[in-house]
Amino acid sequence: MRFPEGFVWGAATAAYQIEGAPDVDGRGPSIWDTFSHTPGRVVNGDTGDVAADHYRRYRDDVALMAEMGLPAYRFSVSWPRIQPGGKGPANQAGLDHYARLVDELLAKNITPVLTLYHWDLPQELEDSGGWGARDTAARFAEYAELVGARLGDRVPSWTTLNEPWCAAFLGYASGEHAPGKTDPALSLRAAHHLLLAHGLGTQALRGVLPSTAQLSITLNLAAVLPAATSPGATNAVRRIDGLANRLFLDPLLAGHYPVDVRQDTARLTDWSFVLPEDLPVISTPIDFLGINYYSPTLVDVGPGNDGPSPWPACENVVFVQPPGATTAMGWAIDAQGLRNVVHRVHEQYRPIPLMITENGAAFDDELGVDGVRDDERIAYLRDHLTVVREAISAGVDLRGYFVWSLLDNFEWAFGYEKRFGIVHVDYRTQKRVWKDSAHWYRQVIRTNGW
Ligand code: IFM
Repeated sequence: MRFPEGFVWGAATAAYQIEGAPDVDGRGPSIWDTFSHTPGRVVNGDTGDVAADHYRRYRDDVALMAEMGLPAYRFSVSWPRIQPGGKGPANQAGLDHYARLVDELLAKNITPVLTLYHWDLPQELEDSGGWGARDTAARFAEYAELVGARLGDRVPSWTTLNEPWCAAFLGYASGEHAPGKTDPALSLRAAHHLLLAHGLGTQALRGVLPSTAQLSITLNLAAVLPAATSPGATNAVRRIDGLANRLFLDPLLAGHYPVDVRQDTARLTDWSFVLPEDLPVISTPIDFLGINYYSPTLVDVGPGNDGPSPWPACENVVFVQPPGATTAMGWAIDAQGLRNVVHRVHEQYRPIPLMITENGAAFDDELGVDGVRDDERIAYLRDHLTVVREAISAGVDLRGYFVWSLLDNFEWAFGYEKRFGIVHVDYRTQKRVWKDSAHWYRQVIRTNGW
């Protein structure tokens, strides 16, 4: 298995999941500080206060990346480090930190791939309405401009948002993520304002970045499949596909919202938060689309539960556990879902280069005297990379792949219980130990395949 010359190999992380140091260098509180410190929100009461202590240990972590031969590193900037309250002038100490990180990466020939928003909204902005407020999109554009102006000469690839579906629907509909709201109508507003933030942010970045800069957004696209051959199951697929995929892909790549999703959710909202001028902004051209993929989604018609759900107006949809092996998250392992997702975007939307910005798996790793035997993770990565290679052969313009994650980290509502890293982190000592998958990945990078 050999990948094309120039295929980008990388690993990904996110600020709140690894950095720790919540009150260092003038950082303000984010919604994830508030949420994780609220009893009952995160397994074991875990918080990101220390995490993998990467804010302090970034030099060692970059050295580890270099040892692994990583050509690219995808990380996120913590908005409340740059604007502690989400608005106003930049906090220079926060910008300095990311400038040092970027310099360290470049010194080791590792290309920085920077995400501006991986869910850590400054708490003050949430207090003024969060993503439910249109103004938050304008604030995001200002923040993007500040970071772009400072790091644009050194960072070639930029991503506005990571997984706006999660930010909108886990954050404002099911309440599983910060800020923990359970208001389906508000979640649809939030989705729109996140997309608007992406569009305004892209325009702001274009104004300050060199013309060679590559701009993108990352979506967690779902491979939605019917659990039965019935009209009800077909309709369930349409509804979930609408909210998971088309609600984002259509405005971004085709300049309109899906009519059926607007109709399905009409009893919750009249969508008057969408102004006529918004869609041209949201569909501002980007240079590549980031796709995060983990597991397929199987649905059928049936009595869903009445509790908070991340799927507005989908009470008659049930989620069915696909047969076969799962990861420690309980997520079915099926690389064919990745094939489904990349081909769908390639075939149904305007031609756009794609990048797999996250793919990986949590398993119940055990640290032994000689490291971590994680054959299941290696098999997972190999199967998904095989699909990537086959998609490229079939003509899909797929430019790179980032493993999630470089390090074990704070897995949101699951705290430190779930380990996605290819490098093990002992949270008591902060010692990093390469899992077998890290050794394997180094070899894959070296030989551009296996
Ligand atoms: O850890 C997350 C990441 O922050 C966003 N994508 C999915 C990962 C695994 O759940």
